[in-house]
Amino acid sequence: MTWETIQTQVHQGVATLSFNRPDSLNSFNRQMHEEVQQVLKNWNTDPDIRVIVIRGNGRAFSAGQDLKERAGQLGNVPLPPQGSLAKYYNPLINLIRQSPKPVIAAVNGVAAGAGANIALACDLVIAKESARFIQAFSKIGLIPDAGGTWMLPRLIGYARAMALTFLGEPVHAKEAAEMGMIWKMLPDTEFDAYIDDIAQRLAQQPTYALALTKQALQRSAENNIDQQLELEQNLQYLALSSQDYKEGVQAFIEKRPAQFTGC
Ligand code: T3D
Repeated sequence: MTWETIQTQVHQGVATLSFNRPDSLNSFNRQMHEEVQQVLKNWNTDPDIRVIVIRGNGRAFSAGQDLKERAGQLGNVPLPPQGSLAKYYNPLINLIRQSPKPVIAAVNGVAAGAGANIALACDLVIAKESARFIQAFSKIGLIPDAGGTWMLPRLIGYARAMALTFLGEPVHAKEAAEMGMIWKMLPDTEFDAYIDDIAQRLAQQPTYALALTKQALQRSAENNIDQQLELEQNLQYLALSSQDYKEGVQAFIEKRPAQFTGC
């Protein structure tokens, strides 16, 4: 399949989606939204895919909404159910958060506006040292979207979320890692090798158990302890019933590496 605005690659269970509009810093026009959604929908249900990596070509991860596409539409604002959040950004965040695979944001460069929040919606966010995260919305009179108002206070606390969204100042990858906004910052020269390595390692993990873990951690944001204990009990029942659990225990007894199949 050939795409106009993205590139895709699948290798040994690792599926990589690269935004490919480098001249506009991989900003999202309608075509890119449609292509990204189509690919993620397919990958989410493909049992051969064990890990998804999202990254950008060129010097950016993504600069969010394509503002040049919007420039001709100013004043012509669709009602919320027909707008770009309902049609594109919200479904995209759900495709990432509800994906039964681990989703890695490989933040290779600047991530601004919705581009930053798409990265933060991923399960593991790993950034190049030279990357920056910018809640650029206030600079153009918008509020943060693509889940930013939900993720940011939970990741970095209310005070930092307020300041970053009000001021729209760049946060460098090192600072983002220090404040817990992302998991890891890597020197630019080590970034690609590390992403390949971590994606391959995750592709060997018990994918189904990881999907259940993802559900449990996500639900913990709303649950009280009793609800969470009950959820763990139910999800663990599913994990205990999996092939990978049987293989994991058998491999432990036989003192050999487990060969997980993801089911
Ligand atoms: O309408 C809706 O659907 C609502 C949803 C909104 C979601 C959003 O994401 S709103 C936020 C949109 N994004 C921004 O406001 C970020 C705009 N970009 C920037 O602030 C800067 O470009 C960066 C800080 C990201 C990077 O700065 P810098 O100096 O490294 O690069 P640059 O020179 O500004 O940009 C390089 C090129 O990319 C340039 O093109 P040119 O002039 O060389 O032809 C620039 O116009 C283009 N570009 C950068 N961002 C966008 C873009 N083109 C279209 N849309 C962009 N968002």
